[in-house]
Amino acid sequence: MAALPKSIARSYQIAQEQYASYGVDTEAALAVLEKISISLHCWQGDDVGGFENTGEGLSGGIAVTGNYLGKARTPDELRADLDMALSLIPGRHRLNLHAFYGEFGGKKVDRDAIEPKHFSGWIDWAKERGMGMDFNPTCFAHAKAADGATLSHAKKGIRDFWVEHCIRSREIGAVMGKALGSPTVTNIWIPDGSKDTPIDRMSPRQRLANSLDRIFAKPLPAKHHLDAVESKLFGIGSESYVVGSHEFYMGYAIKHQKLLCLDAGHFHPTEGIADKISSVLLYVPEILLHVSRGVRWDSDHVVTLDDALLSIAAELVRNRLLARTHIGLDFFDASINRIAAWAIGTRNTLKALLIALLEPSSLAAAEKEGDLTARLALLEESKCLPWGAVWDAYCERQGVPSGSAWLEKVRAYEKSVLSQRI
Ligand code: RNT
Ligand code: ZN
Repeated sequence: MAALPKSIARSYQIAQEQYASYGVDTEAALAVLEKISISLHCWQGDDVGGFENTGEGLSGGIAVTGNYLGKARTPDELRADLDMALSLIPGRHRLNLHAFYGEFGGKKVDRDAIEPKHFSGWIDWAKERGMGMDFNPTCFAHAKAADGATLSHAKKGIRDFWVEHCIRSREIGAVMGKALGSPTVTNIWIPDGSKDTPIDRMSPRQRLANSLDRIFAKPLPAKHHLDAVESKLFGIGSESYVVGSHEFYMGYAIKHQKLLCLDAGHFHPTEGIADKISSVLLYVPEILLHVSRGVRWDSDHVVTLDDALLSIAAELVRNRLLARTHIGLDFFDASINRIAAWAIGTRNTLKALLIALLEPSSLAAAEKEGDLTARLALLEESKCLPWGAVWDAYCERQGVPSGSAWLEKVRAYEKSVLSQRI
């Protein structure tokens, strides 16, 4: 382990003592944090563009705004940018890939024809880095999704197309999981919905349930592959009705013991996902999180260290649910440096987990004893504890920049690499 810079070592020592006086072992907290892998979403690097080069724009009620320089245009550029981002984030993490990021060698390979070989470049890249991978069928940005329906489409031919895409996606996910020695979570999200009031809300949901049954018909070994389903409240153009609502997928996931994906931006604006975790994990085996930040109508702002994020992390730690939770990120911002967006959102997610891991056990003890005064007093006082000093020490130990030093590295990369992409 490299020696810590003097001021960081000094601050850490003081922090360690202060935490110890609250009965908190900072080293034990860091040992847990080190083992947590966050799944970095590839799509932050190129504005959810993918590499099919069909000229099809983004669709499905999700949108990226901004025109910051240096968007990745090829798999190699995206991998280089991910390497850069990963060098700024302490710990070992995962890559979350969407199906339309396959490497198709300039050929048109439609979504119902994707194969594991189109993803071997990504698998090799992850393997070299000792990383796991997660996967997603891409049920948007395609002519067959243009009228706002995929797996729930009224036309059987369209449903069949997307069912085939999802079946292949699962199989590709299983190949990834096997190759990398860690189960791949393949998450299904579809944009299906309606801009205005539908008369028939039920038939599309019956069709979606039926399509999912077909997709999941073949069992895949859990040691290589896990299925997740993701709900949403509304999207741009599906304001009045979303087929795959929370109730729909919660029911489906419970009935079929699938993973439920909770996206932090997919609920009513004042509704957080933190409070849902301890309920749904009574009924589904595991969950997938899409750590994101909703702002008014947008569900995908870069994650900040806000109360919503702190509460999610606290729930996972307090209830010992980390082992049953797959933590993925889901945001996209093209108005700032894209690598900085990854660094900010991922570092914040880890910071929130660290803060939760450093929580004094006296809080829970006070609650157990019915001392609600002490519970509130300690909860508020613990917010002043010097977690930042522990974080800086952790970053330095892991060989990544502490404080805001990472920003200089991003600026240098922007100058030498990103600004050349014209
Ligand atoms: C969309 C969902 C979904 C997507 C990605 C690209 O609202 O959150 O997870 O963001 O699949
Ligand atoms: Zn999501």
